[in-house]
Amino acid sequence: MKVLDSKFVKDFIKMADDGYHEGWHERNGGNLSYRIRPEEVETIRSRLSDRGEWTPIGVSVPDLAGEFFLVTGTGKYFRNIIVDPEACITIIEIDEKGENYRIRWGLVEGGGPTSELPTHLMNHEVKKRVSNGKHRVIYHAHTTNVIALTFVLPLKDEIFTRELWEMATECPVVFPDGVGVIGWMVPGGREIALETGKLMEKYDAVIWAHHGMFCSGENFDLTFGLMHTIEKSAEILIKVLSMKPDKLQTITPDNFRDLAGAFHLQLPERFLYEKEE
Ligand code: 2HA
Ligand code: ZN
Repeated sequence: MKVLDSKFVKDFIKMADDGYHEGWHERNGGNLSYRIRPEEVETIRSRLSDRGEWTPIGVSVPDLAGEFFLVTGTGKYFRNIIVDPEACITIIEIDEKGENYRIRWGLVEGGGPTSELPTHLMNHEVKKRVSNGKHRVIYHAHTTNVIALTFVLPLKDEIFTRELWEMATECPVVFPDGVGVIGWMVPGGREIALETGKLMEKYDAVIWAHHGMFCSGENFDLTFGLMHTIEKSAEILIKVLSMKPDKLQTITPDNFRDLAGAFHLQLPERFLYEKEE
């Protein structure tokens, strides 16, 4: 089968285009990766090249040895993915040690996989383990409202989670484990990959202060939906804070406990703290 005719490739391209239209991918901002199923690799194997050079990933991901990923290219614009996917995205293979990758398809005008490849692969390795192999999508976007909040809220998981949960009743249902937050770090390398990977042990969403967000999920819809829900909640919070610094009423800790009962959720008590007046 032609690579571009595969459903997972079409779904990847659609998701990238949806993110662009949300305004989360100015210039070459953001990146997306998908851990390809073995049976999907087989349907396109005859179209893969084996001329690519093995290149160090920068982090060690032994649990991803031999896996194939569809990823966005470094410096490529999300805006152009739907127009010229073969120039903007690539299929890479991980070697048997989980130390190197090589290009098997795409990037026909040259280039390499996303500059955030270390964080993507670190997150994939953690999520593959903690989800029993279910999670396959890692998405990084420059979500405007979440970024804005990282200038005014303390950079604490508990505070971001609670403030975002309060903005829409669906939030604790969509991300019951909460969100992680890391302070500003240099992007694109090993250090930020390790920090993000640690938080991905317990969260499906991690905020990078003054930069953006990473989300993980089982498929494209769930991962995009998570990013979208968190960003919308951040937008509501900014509208509320812009009108008035204090709320007249809100969803209370007991309301969250009732919601947890009705929806059979485990909402960690550390997010349901009493606030000082
Ligand atoms: O330019 O978003 O974090 C791609 C990025 C780097
Ligand atoms: Zn970024």
